[in-house]
Amino acid sequence: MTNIADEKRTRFLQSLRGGNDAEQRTLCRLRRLTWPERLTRKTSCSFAAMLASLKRTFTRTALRNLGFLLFLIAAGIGLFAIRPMRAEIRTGRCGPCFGLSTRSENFDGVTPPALPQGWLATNALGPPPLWVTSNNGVPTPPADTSPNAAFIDDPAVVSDKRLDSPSFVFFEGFAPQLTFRHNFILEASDIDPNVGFDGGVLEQSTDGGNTFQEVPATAFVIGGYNRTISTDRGSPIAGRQAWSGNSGGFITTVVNLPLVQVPPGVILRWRMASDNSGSGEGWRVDTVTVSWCHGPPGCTPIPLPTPRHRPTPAPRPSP
Ligand SMILES: [Ca+2]
Ligand SMILES: [Ca+2]
Repeated sequence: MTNIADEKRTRFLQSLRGGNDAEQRTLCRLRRLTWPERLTRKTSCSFAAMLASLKRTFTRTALRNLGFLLFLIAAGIGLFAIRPMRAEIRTGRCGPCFGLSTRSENFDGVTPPALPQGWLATNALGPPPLWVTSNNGVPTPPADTSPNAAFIDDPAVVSDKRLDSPSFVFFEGFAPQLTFRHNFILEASDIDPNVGFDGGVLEQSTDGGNTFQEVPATAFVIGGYNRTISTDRGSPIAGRQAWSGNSGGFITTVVNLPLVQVPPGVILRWRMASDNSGSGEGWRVDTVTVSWCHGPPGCTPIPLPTPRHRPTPAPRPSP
């Protein structure tokens, strides 16, 4: 006895063929159809023949297994196709319809000791030299991008030596970020790996350089401070987190900057402060890049993930 499912299948196949099996075979063999009809009928015939062949070849269970296998293949292809897109969104700062603007300074377009235009060096305390560009000497290597880097010494007296950048205005932008490479050997405790005596910090100004504030620890994406400056030796940055000790060569620091879209923008300050005794080789800064996202109106920014504080890797003892 034919059950309902078999009956439905039979009707379905017949509807595709345009008749029962015998009628369809006859129709296809005689070929008395006009061209459009023949094309349609032959297509139906071929399709029906294929289905009939499948029906004869496979049982219903086998067809179901074949369908499941095809589903798995399609799902696998889909996963491979989707995963890179999701990875790009996670790692991309700006999203699909935004561009990335950058301003860079590698200090290689000037003759040492001159600083690039717009960069300003001052010593609030202590003797010369000021921040300069340098292409030789310690700490080594002298530059991240050859031949020059910005450089300041680490004297054995109290000093407060500052290097200020030009201002950056992120007009119609978002997610501004600073990346730079630096190499330092600054006097630090040989006993306590958490204590520094002389150190470097990064500060920022949003009022045209009238006042500078500490960059908050939460703003560091990678390469944040690694020591705390001792409070008993007269350092101008006593008690503050700083880069101190030996970086072991050039390391990378990435910092999220405040979003200032109108003048005077943001000015960055690299500040080396030393205490009243002992010295180090100094601090080199190179390959400075400030970048931010911008895009056409109507684009919705993708929120940045909450930055995680990643301190600088444990330094080697100072010589
Ligand atoms: Ca350079
Ligand atoms: Ca010192």
